[in-house]
Amino acid sequence: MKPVRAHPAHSPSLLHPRFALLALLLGGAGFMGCLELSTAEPAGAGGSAGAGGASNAGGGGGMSSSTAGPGGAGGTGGAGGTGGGGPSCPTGLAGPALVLIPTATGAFCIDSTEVTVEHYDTWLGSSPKLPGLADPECGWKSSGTHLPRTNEGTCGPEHFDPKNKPDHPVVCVDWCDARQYCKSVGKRLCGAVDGGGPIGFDEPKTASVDELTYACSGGGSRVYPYGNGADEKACVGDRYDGVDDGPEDNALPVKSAAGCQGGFPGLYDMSGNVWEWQNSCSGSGGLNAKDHYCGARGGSFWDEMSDMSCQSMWKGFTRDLDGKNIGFRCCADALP
Ligand SMILES: [Ca+2]
Ligand SMILES: [Ca+2]
Repeated sequence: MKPVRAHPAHSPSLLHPRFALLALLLGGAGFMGCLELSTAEPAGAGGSAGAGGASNAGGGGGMSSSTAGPGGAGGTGGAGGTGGGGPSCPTGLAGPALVLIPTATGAFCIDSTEVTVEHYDTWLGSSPKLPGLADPECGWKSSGTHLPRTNEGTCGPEHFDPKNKPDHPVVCVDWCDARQYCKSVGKRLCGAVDGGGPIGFDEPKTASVDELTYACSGGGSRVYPYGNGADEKACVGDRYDGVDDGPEDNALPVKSAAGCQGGFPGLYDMSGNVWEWQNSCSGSGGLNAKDHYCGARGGSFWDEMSDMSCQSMWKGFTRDLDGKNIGFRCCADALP
């Protein structure tokens, strides 16, 4: 049995579900405290990430009703096309290259990979602005920092190492860091297929509703980026390396899993490696905004296959939470 690393009370949800169950079985008082905190969810949040920790994130209401029919529509070609008059993606923006995602009514663009340590470090070098105090979502961070927190919870100095690990996804950043990064580079957090804005926290995440599900599932044609059948060797979930790892497990450099391309060509790690922040939160406004829950999508190197589908959503991360298994990528409007 592997030791479970203690974590501070301010990042309760970082207790991995499997370790939470273990803690429950062991009955440790310290762990129970964590579990109580981690079960705190806003009313109506659906209970997908509570003590339930033992069950799977995204298992709550409607997540399992996939829109991806086995014989689903194709329509996965055409990514990245820049010639010939159709929509295209802006070029020259910082961060990962954008992939064009055609939809029924137009198109949007999405980062080809998770934002990396190198991308994020370059951004930090530009002395990015902090949110203003009146910012309804991130005002609580107006006197904070966008530096990854590398000395709390599951995060250590090795999780932000631009010299030696530039191609790793940036982690140990909260929802506001992610939002601010995307905004600064001329992109935005991924949101609604219709218009790119925020999505209701409890709105079922289907391909017709949200950009991350749409892109991951090839427009709703598959359950995983690579197809309908679960393959634990395709993307970086816990079983990718064939071993059920514990606290020592970590993300891999982006695009490490060659089989984890899709649901559109040139798009990587939509399932696994690290969870990705989404513009879907349980509330906003006031200094409490840091305690609202924000969705994270697609599973991580710590997760079971049931957390790795395109519709998987973890609902137990508060807006101010950071961890070594949570990162992000950005979306952008397509050019007409
Ligand atoms: Ca593993
Ligand atoms: Ca991912």
